[in-house]
Amino acid sequence: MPTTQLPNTSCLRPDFIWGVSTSSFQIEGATQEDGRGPSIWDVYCRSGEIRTHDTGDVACDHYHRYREDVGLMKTLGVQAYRFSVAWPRVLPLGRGSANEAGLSFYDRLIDKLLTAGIEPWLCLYHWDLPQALEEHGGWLNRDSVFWFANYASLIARRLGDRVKRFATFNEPSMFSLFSRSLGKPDRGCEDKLHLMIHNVNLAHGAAVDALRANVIDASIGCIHNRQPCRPSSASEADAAAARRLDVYWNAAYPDPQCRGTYPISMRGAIEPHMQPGDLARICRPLDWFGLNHYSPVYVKARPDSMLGYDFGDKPPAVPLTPIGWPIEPDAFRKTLQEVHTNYGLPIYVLENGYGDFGQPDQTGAVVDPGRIDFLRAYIDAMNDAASSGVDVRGYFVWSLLDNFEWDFGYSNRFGLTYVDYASLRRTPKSSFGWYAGLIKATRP
Ligand code: GBH
Repeated sequence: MPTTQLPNTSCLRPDFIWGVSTSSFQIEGATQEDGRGPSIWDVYCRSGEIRTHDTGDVACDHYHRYREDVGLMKTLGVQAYRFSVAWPRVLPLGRGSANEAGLSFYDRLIDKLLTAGIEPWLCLYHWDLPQALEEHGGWLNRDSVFWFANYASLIARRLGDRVKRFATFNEPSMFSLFSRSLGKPDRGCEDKLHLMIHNVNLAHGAAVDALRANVIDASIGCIHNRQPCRPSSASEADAAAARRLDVYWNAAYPDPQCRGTYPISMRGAIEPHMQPGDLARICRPLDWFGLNHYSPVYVKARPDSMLGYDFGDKPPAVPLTPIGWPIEPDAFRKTLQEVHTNYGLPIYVLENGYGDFGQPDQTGAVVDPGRIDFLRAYIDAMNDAASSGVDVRGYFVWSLLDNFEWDFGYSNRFGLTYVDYASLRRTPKSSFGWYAGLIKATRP
């Protein structure tokens, strides 16, 4: 198949939104500039846990190069850009007095986007909790609900005249299942996991109220990582582990937020943390469901670990991306269908993408046919879902730029744009031109 071929988009709405996504810690750098406080990720990066000992200190230097990055988006032709605000940049201690220099960075970014005709989609929390709050228990302290609501209210009052699209959290199930604050992920930390889930759900509800109270015409959602959890063998033990993980990965947040109930199998464990009125505080009206999807997850039983699971082998027949994630577009189609059936909200796909280690060739070009094939197949699958009645209204590629890939440091690359971390030079990859062509073709 020629790499220039476009996916079928005939069933997508005429006002379908094409976008790109990033997050603060992964691209901004400038972690010690203009009064930013430390985040938990600055601390993790210094603990020796990150595979390559990378830090977010410079990252893509987006803090200083945002003008150039908005220029890239303009060349791409995207209608929307999803980014996150670094909580410790605007509230260095997480609460208390605001940092004007940090807020004015987001002013400049937002103004630049609006001038370029790109709609800002602002996510309040993409994992960079202020370290000062972690020292007060972080998400394990029920006061985190108030800390987060106050932060949301500051952002709403300060930026809500120009930003209308808000997400409360990025992938709450990921940052709770993999949280370092739980300690060793064994059976002993399950009670803490349930407490964290409940506090984060309450914080979501409180932030929705704060945004509605301060922003005229706000359009609000939460972004969930939904990926089917499948057993990695035919054994009953592995099947049971996959069913158990599926509840925590895919339902622990959207069920209470969108339907006002916790999944049955976890109610008993949430009960000790529940106060009267909590479910009504969590379940606030939402405008859309933010979906991040990459691949199914293959699971095996491991009785001594938290929730009794571990990651298992992937089926040998399944093709993998260069970083080893399964390529299964039909799982994306089914996931869209399930989200539509279960929650009935309009869906925006706010992350989907392909990780590799791609480097420039001798001519300096970054040629990435694998990424183009991946995006084409996944967009085709999304179009199939739309043809069967799924209300999907937008698709955002992860990511605009290669960036700091959490535990993998800078080794894994997800960008439509290559970043040379020595010179910080940006080079659009062939997938960048392909995505620009797709947007142009659907929006003549
Ligand atoms: C997203 O999370 C994050 O929101 C974003 O910050 C990040 O940069 C992006 O993904 C890319 O990593 O090993 O085959 O079992 C994604 C959460 C959880 C998705 C683990 C892939 C494992 C796939 N990820 N999952 S596999």
